[in-house]
Amino acid sequence: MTLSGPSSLHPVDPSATTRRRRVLLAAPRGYCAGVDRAVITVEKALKRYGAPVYVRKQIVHNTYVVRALERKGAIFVEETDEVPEGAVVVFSAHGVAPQVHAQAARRGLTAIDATCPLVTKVHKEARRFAREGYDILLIGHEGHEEVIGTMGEAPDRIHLVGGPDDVPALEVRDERRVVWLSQTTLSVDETMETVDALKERFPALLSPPSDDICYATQNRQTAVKRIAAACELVIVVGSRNSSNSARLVEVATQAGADAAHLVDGAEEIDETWLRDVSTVGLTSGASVPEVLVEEALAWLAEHGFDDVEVVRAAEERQHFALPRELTHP
Ligand code: 0CG
Ligand code: SF4
Repeated sequence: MTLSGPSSLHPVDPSATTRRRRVLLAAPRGYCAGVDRAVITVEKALKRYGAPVYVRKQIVHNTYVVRALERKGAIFVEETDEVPEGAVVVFSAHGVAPQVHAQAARRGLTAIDATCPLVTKVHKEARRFAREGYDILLIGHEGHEEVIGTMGEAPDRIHLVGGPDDVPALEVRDERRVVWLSQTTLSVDETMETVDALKERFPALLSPPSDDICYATQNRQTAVKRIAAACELVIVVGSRNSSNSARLVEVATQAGADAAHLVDGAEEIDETWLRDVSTVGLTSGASVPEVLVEEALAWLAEHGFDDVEVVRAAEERQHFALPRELTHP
């Protein structure tokens, strides 16, 4: 396999000189700072307290990561009442409602909170606006753990808005005191459509003080947009329940890819997808370890796509300190 910058594109199939078989590899892709921190949190908790360490919900939405941590001694549960009294529990990167902290305290659990600081920021915004008497219009996907956690901060003040279709039915206490917030991993473009519909309905609508859709979600979408139009096929590595990964598939097709598929790993790539394809785009969601992308690249190389061009849309230097519980004696 050859890995090259933009200047060294060349045909790799000598029998068809006009036909390139290349891979455009989006950057940034894969792990964001919040996922990195959450995975390390579980690993460090295992070292510090010994196995088993319980984790409420998937620490991040990736099957490979969850299996790997299980092998190291993590036990994944759905709720804190499944955790033996007095044991150690880690809360996932997607955040939890305050009630979950209270339940854990009641059971005498040692709770380590791996909520991404950028999700915590949205929780704080929700608490503040609720305190100030606002109705909060939270744009997000029903049932997603992050949305459940954020709504738990002010259940009687937060209204979930799935998209523009939900806007007409919204009822608020005072149309002059409404603010919108959002899940961190949405499609930027779709969210703006929903915001436009909300603004039309509530002209006094306040916007969040800063972006709720996080830097990693935005950068991965910008990068996949950059490659999509040149690709007949875009492969996104990510698990089905990963919101940000699923959004990359949608963004890729909206930005001009002929087809886009979400795969958990190379074993799910279907050879028939490559028919009449000369340029494959490849990227991965924020919860996806790079090894899975490397395996996808190896699979593509075996199938004749061994000329890889990295297309970078942004540099990322974000880093988050580990949860306090792990850094203090
Ligand atoms: O994209 P979502 O919110 O579903 O989460 P995932 O675990 O895939 O990645 C970012 C985090 C946390
Ligand atoms: Fe945090 Fe964004 Fe990563 Fe979610 S996707 S863990 S909000 S950095």
